Amino acid sequence: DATMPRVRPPHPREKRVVFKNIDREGWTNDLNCYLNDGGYKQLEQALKMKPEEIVDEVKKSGLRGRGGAGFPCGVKWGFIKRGGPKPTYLICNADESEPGTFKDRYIIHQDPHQLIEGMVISCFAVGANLAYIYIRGEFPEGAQILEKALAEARAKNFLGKNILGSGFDCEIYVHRGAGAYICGEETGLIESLEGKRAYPRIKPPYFPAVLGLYQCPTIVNNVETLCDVKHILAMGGGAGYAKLGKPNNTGTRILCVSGDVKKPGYYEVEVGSLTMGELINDVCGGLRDGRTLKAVIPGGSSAKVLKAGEKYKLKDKEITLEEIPMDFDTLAAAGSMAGSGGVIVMDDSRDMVETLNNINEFYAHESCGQCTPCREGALWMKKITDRIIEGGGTAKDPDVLKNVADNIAGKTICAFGEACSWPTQSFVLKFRDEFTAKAKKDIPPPMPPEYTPEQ
Ligand code: L3W
Ligand code: SF4
Repeated sequence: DATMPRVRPPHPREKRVVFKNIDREGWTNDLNCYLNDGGYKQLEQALKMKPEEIVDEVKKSGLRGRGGAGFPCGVKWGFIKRGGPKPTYLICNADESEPGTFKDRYIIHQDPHQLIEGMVISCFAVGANLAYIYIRGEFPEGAQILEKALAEARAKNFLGKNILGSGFDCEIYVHRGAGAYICGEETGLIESLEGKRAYPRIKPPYFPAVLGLYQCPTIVNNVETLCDVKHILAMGGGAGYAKLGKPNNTGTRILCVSGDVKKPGYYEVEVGSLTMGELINDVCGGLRDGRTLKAVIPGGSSAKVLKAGEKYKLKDKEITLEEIPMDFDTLAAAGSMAGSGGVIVMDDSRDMVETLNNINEFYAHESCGQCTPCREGALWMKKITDRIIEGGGTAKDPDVLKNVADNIAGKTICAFGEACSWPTQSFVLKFRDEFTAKAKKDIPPPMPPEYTPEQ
């Protein structure tokens, strides 16, 4: 239960910044607790600065979006045209739905004021007087907690008119999501917020920073990213935050580790300070006894799978899966991505056809249906892995699977096309033998149950 703080001291390899108060002894999510801990001090500090100075600090910090794409936050904020005739909006994307990702909900449940403070500072920086928290429909308790926290913040004038006498007005509304993964795609989210079906919009040419909510300039940032803004002000962008992590991969990241490790959970670490092997073996207690590592999906189910025993070519050397540092650039160079931080660990007991089938089921169900390659292809991929498992598969199936996936990626309106084809492409590429062996078993297709009138 994400609402109930458990006492869990950080692992020595962790560097808790955003998660400082998560599972902390005596910590509650009410305002007094937050204020006693120095809460809203960075908002006071921000309101004394020029908005452009805050954007500059965020640029210097090197902060990259924590939602999945890793796009530089300060650069995104820099796209906002100030002083135009239209209002600017800020949206917090709290539609956390990527399989293997479970960090934002803990911030919302246990430390909602950290998010609110980060959002008001961000609104001030980009010139927005109105912001929305678009929270996943399946997080009803999170929505209630946020409503309570917003009321507390309003009562103390951390929100509302003339915040702390600064002349700056800001309001935040909670909007509950519509129960679909695609509502987390930023333009699908915007459509949903406008009261429509969450059909993603074509981009480029117009990104939300130019034409977003109600065709107005809009910044969409992930929960963790907006919390980071508060800490950037506290420690200084270039002087403090950028010193954490590595160049171009700065700060901390919350990694959500699931699968075949002894201690799955969330761990906040400096970006790139741990290798995959150190994360699995030191921080997460290693694999289950007697098991060996088979594969890892490093950034949520949309990221390509990486296989143990393979060598990964970097610029100047070749390294093993266990030696890959957990940063944006190295994971991308290794052929996958840091994505949303969901690290899914698989040991040698895992059947890769079953695993891909599970992933395919998710994407076949979640495609919004707007583009033919994605709508049809996601379902075909699921049907093919189904028949390999249940019967009726053929030796050609690995190639057919690859062919279908290749005809989705890059041919759709939104990144869901890549998200659903990358697992299939990478699983078939790296574990082809398993797919071929299973498909060749010559199991006849299951017969439909015989119809009897009594049924
Ligand atoms: C203005 C330009 N803005 C890019 C902005 C853009 C967006 C951000 C990144 O996410 C990832 C995928 C999975 N002018 C701009 C510009 N922007 N160029 O920068 O944009 P982009 O297009 O690189 O990616 P994206 O479509 O926003 C796709 C991940 O998201 N994903 C799932 C994530 C799930 C969660 C979760 O459950 N918490 O985050 C699924 O695909 O990693 O790489 O703001 O507007 N020229
Ligand atoms: Fe919808 Fe898929 Fe097209 Fe994205 S790629 S718009 S999810 S059909």
